[in-house]
Amino acid sequence: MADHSIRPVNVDSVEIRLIRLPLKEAFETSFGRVHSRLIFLVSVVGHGLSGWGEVVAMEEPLYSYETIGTALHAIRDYLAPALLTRPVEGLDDLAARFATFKGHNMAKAGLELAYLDLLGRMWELSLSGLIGGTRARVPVGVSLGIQPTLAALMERVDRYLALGYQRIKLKIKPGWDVDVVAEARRRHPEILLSVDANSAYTLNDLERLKALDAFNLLMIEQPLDHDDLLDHATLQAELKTPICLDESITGLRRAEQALRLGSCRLINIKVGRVGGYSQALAIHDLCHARGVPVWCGGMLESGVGRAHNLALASLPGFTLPGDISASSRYFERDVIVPEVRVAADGTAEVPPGPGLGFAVDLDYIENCTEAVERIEREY
Ligand code: OSB
Ligand code: MG
Repeated sequence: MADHSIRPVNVDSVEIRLIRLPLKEAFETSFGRVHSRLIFLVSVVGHGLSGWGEVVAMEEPLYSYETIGTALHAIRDYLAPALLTRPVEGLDDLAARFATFKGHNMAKAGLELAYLDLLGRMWELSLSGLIGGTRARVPVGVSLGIQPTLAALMERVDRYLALGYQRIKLKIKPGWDVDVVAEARRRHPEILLSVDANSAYTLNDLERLKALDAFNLLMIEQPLDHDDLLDHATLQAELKTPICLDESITGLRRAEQALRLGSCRLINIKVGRVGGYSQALAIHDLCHARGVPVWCGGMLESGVGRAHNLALASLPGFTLPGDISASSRYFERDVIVPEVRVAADGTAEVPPGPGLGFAVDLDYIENCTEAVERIEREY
C-alpha cells in the first residue's frame, strides 16, 4: 500500500451529496424496514481528477448511532477541514488526522474511500491493486430480509440460489427464527446458510439460540447487543455454531479484544463501520494471521460503495462469500456503469481498471440528488 501513497495529493475540494435511490423491494431487519435508500456520496477533487466514496450511514440510528445527519456534521465541521488543511501524504497520514476525532467511523470511511479512489485514478492502479488484493473474482451471497410470510421468503431463497448465489443469509428476530431456518434447511440441506439478528436477542434467549445449532449454520451474525463483547463470549461458549460479529467490531482494537475473549469465530468487515480502509486492512491482516475467516458485509450501498466492497473482498483473507449482491438485487438503476453483475457461478468481477474501475453516472446522480455542498481547500 505505502509505496504509491507517499507522494502528496493536493485535494482541492470535497463534495458531499445526498441522493435517494428507490429499493426494488422493502428491506426489513430486526431493527426496522426501509423502502428507499438515502445515499451519501462523497467526491474529492484533485490533480484534475475525482475520487468517489460513500458514507454508509442510514437515516436513523438503528444499526449504529451514526446517521446521515451526524455524518454531514462530522464531515462538514471536522473531517473535510482536516483533509483540506494540507497535502495528504498517504492513507496513514489521513487516518491519523481523522483519529483525533472520536467515533464517526462511517463519515471517516466515506472520505478515505474517496481519497483512495482518487489515488488509484492518479496512479492508474485499481483499488484492489492498491490495497494488495489477490483475487480477480469474489464469491458472493445474498442477505434476505424478513418477509410477510414464510412462503415469500422461500420463494426468494430458491430464486437467489437459482441465480448462483453461493450463500444465503436470513435476517432473524425473536419469533422469525427457528421455524424459518428449519424450513430453509429442509428445502436445501447442503447450501451455505447463515442468519443475522442485528442485536435482537439477549442471554435470556439462550435456549432459542441453542436451538439454531441443529441446522448446520455457517454462522449466527450479531445475536446480542450492538456494542457487546462479553455476553457474546458467554454465548459462544454455549453454541456449536460460530458467532460472527458485525456491529460490535468498530475497529482493530475491538477485533483483537473479541478474538482474545472468544466473542466470535468469524468477523464481518464493513469498511464503513470500522472507519475506512486503514482499519479494514488492519483487521483483515490480524484475522488472516490468526486463521480467522473474514467476509465483506454490505449496507445496501450504491454502486460506489459496492465497487469499494469488491476491492476489499479481493484480499486473501476474505474466504467466505460477502454481502456484495448484484446492483439489480437492490435497484432498477445503479449509479455506476456497468452495474455490478453476478455470474451464474455466484462470483462478481473485481474490476481491473483504475480506482473503482467503474464509470460514475453523473447525469443519473444529478437526477437523484436531494442536496449537494462543496467544501474548498484551505491552503
Ligand atoms: O447487518 O449486515 C447487516 C443492511 C443494512 C444494514 C445492516 C446490514 C444489512 C444487510 C444487507 O444485511 C447487506 C447488503 O446486501 O448490502
Ligand atoms: Mg449484519
